[in-house]
Amino acid sequence: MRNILLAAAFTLLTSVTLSGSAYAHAKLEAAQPPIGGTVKEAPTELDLKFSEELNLKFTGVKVTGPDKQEVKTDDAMLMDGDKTFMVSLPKGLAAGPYKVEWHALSQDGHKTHGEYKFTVKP
Ligand SMILES: [Cu+2]
Repeated sequence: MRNILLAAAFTLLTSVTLSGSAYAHAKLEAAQPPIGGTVKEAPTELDLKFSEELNLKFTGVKVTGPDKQEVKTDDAMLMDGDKTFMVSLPKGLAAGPYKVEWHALSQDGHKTHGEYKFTVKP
């Protein structure tokens, strides 16, 4: 009986710890242009909305255009209580699919990364 209680307590503790740390990581919740979305006008900035506050120094994106060339981004900054990462894009981006590879460091010191696509289709 005692062992069963201990096992149950341990399981509970483990699940609480795991969900707690998962919650604290910076997860990408939304973006502008939208994740997997299509926009009619060439965007001049990229907004990535995360679940946690970010450390600007260790957060960034690599944007690849339809020609497979890297798109130059600039003016990286945080907004919205440091949860939204923003960069400016060059004017007049060509139509086609874009890939955004992001990496983030949340204030709790955990690194996360991922990628998504959006399409410019006038
Ligand atoms: Cu974390």
